[in-house]
Amino acid sequence: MKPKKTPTGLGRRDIMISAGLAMAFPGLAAAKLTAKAQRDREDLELWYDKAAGPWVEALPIGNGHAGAMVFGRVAQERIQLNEMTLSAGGPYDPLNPAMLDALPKARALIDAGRFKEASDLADRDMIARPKSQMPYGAAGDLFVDFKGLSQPSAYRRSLALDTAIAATQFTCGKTRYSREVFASAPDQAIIVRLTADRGTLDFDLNYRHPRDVKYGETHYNGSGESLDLTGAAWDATESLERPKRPDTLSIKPDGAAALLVEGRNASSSGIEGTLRYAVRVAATGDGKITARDDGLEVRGATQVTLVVAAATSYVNFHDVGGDPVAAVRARSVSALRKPYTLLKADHLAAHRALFRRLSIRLGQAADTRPTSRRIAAAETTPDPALAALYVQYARYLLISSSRPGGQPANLQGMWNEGTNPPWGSKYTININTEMNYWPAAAANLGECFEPLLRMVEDLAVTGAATAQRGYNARGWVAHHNTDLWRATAPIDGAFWGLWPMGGAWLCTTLWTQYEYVPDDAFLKRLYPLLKGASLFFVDTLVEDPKGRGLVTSPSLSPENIHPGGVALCAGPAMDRQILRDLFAATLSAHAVVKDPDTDFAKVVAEKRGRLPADRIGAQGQLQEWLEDWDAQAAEQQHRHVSHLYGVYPSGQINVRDTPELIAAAKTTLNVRGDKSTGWATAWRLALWARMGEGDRAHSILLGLLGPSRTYPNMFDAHPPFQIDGNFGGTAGILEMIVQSWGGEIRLLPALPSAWPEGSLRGVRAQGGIELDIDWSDGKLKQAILRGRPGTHADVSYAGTRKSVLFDRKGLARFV
Ligand code: FUC
Repeated sequence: MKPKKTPTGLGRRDIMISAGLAMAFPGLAAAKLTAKAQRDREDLELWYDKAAGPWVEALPIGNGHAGAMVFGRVAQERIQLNEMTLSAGGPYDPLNPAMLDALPKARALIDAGRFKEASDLADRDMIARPKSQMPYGAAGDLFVDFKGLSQPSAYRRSLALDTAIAATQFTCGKTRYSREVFASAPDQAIIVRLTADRGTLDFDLNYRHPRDVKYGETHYNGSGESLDLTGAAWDATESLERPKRPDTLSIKPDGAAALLVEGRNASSSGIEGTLRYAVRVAATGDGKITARDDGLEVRGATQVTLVVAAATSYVNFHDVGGDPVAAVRARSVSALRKPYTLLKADHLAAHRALFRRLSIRLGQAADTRPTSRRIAAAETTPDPALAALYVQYARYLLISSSRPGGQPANLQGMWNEGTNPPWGSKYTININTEMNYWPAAAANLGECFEPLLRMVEDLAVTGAATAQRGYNARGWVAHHNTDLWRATAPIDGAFWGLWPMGGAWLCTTLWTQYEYVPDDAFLKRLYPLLKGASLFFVDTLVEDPKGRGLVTSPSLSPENIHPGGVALCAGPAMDRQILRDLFAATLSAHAVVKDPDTDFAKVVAEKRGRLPADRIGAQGQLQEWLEDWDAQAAEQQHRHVSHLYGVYPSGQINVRDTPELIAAAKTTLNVRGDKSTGWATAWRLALWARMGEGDRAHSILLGLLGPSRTYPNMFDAHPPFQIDGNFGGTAGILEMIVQSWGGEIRLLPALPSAWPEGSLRGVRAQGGIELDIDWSDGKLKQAILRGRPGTHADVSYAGTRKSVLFDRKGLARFV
């Protein structure tokens, strides 16, 4: 019998051998694989020969609800914790009471071309009070201080993406020490396993409360190597900052071998912190374990398991009445009933159920350098496997930060060091949150949309109040940002905030998942959201005074200043494009769910027909605004490319149906340039890939993978850290290999010359289809598709288009 292959391309025996060896001699496993297995091996590990100094060298784990950054330091392990509902503030409604009165005045000023006055008025009377939303926080650090550990040899620290385990191994004296840390979704806890193969483990465990952190470039030198922040990181120790411990924090023993931390969240911008949180650390093992006043003491052990549970009193955006202490006790007590082997087995099964659906190989994976060095050399040394690793890392990050029942991935996924994160680590919905979900459908992670769907269900509630009180409109609206409390009013200032399209874009993002996996239950939840989002625009679109159709006003093209000196305007291209998609999705869904409200469908179709078309300007560019202002805009290389939404992620402007607009989009992108912030570089990559320009996309990708856009732990650098680039970059890489739009699946539509060999298995396409493709010498070798028996799919490759039929087993072949 032929041995079964797993989706990673490894036979089960290979995996068993490799796992066994890896346990005994980390680092040796790869060397012992057969040459063929080695060649076919997927690159699924981040690894380092040094402990983490700065935070961006530490390795992330997460179970969609709590997570940690693991530093792998020898003398003092640092495990920095996050809980996704631990944000500042409490339920609040920041709508500016003057908004509704100001609305017609702002519109009239915009119509009259008095943009600056409109913007000033909006700043005063339309922007929320407070004008900032509530920042996400951190859940503190665990410090594990080991007695007598120094001068390690054979040090290795890794994050294995297929097991979702952060491991550290080293030798001190004659003892081999090993640590495994993972965030278990089934047990809702972070599990830390510490072993010593001889000798003993003696340590004290303490908790440091959340605090402000200094962010920015000073944090990291961009070279791909450790900053000399803490000296030799392996014996770095950080202070507990005891003197500054807040009065609201309590740390005490909770039974003989557990520590219970209870705290309050922070207040922010005048909104009182009303959340309580709890962290419980329980230990079990073979030494003497004692819970002291504010820490755990372990002596003479050879193996110890720590179960770390974290929770807050957050129930939902208007209820903070949960009991975090009861939650952490229940979780840690139930986890401790299981032996470590079972905790680990259950974790592996839950993780692999999602992770193993897709495999990707780009060239050979035999690179043995530490990941940080590969990143440092990414722009100069060919390393196609690094791009494949980037894809699998993003899938790992999404599985870890966006699981059903939890919060959606925020600006930093869920990993955040301090109480003052960049941009509040909220949900910026004028690009960043949507980008987080760009790869999810194609990368076969549909379940990860569930938290986003639930957030949009909340926004449809809070956004209905904003629509009604701020615009006297039906339906619901969200502007450019939201937070844990689902605030929907325009924030920060008119320049950023007065953009009513955030909710609509989230809806079209969710619609993508339905297009990929047409599931009735999903659509049943999505349709009311689409309908409400559309209704808002049915009520608020206004006539363009120059007779060009219906426009949004006031609005803006995200964060870009037009020649009027401000961002505020009417009917920017992106709004029209998003509305075309929103209305089309709403009409399709209306038909599928058989909504009897035919008047609604009629009015949506009529309004859709009156949205001004995309325009080509005097420079041959795709116009960002209704007026031909692009050449006079102050920032020609602006990071946002909002008006190219129509190209990607939407497919309304495309190489097949609208070649003139594609040519204009290219002109625009050439002006914008290839290098930008992390996420903006990723968007450029996805755009060139969508337009079939593989080599251009690849050269942009190298810039994204290099050390100025990727930290040593492979987190995307805006800078500072923002996770959207990891996800957008991954969506772009997948677009280079398979595309699915306009009723067609395109194979190798933008394959760069740098990737002549490879395979992608388990990628998804629209219409519930999954496919595996292999290529070599830059040519398609094989494509196997899985779909609904008896149905067809249109597939094209290198100019040939074929309709393939799924047989009785649901299989079809293209070649
Ligand atoms: C948008 C972008 C910024 C940043 C922030 C979180 O405002 O313009 O570059 O990504 O979101």
